Amino acid sequence: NAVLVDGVVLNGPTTDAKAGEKFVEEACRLIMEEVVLKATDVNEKVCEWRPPEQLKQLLDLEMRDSGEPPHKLLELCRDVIHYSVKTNHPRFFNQLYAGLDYYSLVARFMTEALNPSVYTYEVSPVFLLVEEAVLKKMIEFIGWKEGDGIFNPGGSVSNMYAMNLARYKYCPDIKEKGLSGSPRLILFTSAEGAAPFLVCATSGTTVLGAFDPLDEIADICERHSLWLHVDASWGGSALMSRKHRKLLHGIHRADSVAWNPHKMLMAGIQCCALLVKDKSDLLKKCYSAKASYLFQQDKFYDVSYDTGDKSIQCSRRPDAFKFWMTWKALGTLGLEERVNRALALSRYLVDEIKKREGFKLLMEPEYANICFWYIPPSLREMEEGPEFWAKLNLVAPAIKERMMKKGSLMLGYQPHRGKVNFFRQVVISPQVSREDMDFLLDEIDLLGKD
Ligand code: ABU
Repeated sequence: NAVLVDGVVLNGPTTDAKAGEKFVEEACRLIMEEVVLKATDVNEKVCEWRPPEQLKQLLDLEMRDSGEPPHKLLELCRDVIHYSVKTNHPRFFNQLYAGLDYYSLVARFMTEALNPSVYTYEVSPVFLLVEEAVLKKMIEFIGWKEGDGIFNPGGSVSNMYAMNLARYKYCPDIKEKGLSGSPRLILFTSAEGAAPFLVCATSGTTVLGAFDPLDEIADICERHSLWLHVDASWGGSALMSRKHRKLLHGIHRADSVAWNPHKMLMAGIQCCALLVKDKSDLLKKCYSAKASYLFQQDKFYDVSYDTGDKSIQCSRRPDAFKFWMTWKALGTLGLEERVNRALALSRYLVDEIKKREGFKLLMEPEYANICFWYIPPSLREMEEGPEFWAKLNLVAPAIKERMMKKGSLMLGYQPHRGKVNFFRQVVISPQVSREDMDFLLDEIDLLGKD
């Protein structure tokens, strides 16, 4: 008895479940072979570089009226993997994240498969409790007795949250009165009659990996009743290490902290927490929009677990789960060892750079950012004047082009604060060894020959 509405048969599902299940199985096998095994193999390329116009020709990007058959989709998946950068590869040093953590990868598979949205307990009971447990533990490592927090998409978003919180604390009626009804605010002290409310310090800057003196900054903030936010998106992971946590000495005095476990702790993009010392529901007061279709107050369970109302987002991914899985698998000591090893490898690289002709450190690193110039043979005898620096500025981009076209290595370069283009090498992954550090220097030397 076919039920037809508007010419559409409504009996039974239209999805071919058997074909779908087979596709998932084959795609999982492909991911296992081409990503988990091959992309981490040091003998494979880090990237298969193609310029955009050429890549458009190589990939079938067109979306057509009719769907493609499974074998065609699997070919497309293979192409996507082939031409994507292998951030899991031991010679990917390009960003502040790298490597493959097997446990967070499984967590990512699970969350993609379960497809939860972490706004209400009714939709995400487990993931909300996991988030609560992870935040509690991170708060403990900061050195607060209690606090609050929320995972969100990116360190910059965490910083924005903190700024809004500090403003809300300073102007609790800002949601009603708006900006025009509030005093003119300023982030740093000012003699202009504006109201200073926030100091943002950094633990682990993006390029140099530098750490602000938190204790001294906290003294000033305390004296002037200023909110102290610490952007520890990159450097926060040093808190896991008894040896290196001194880099963040004084962080317990902060009002809020941004910390991204997807960086040094390899929880997978993205896994970013904003942690807040205040326990008086400031996050909720500041961000709650009380959407009546999600956050009904007359639900049959404890609605304080509907923590999505503390978030500026609506749909939200269960990012804490990835970190939780890794933490469960490695334990606190395993995470500590990961940080210690990355920083020991960084130390090794620094020592090698100092020994090698043609390599010049920009500065002694505080963390895992090793910033250096490669000076090709033709410049080695030249005096370090304007012409030398102008020529040196061209070296890192030229070497970067060569390494990407060869696919042997990826690391970043940039000019910074008046310094001409230099390389920034970031050491993170436990898949990386001393041999990879040696390879990096040999390869730059090889590619950088005039
Ligand atoms: N949050 C900025 C990270 C960019 C980088 O990986 O260099």
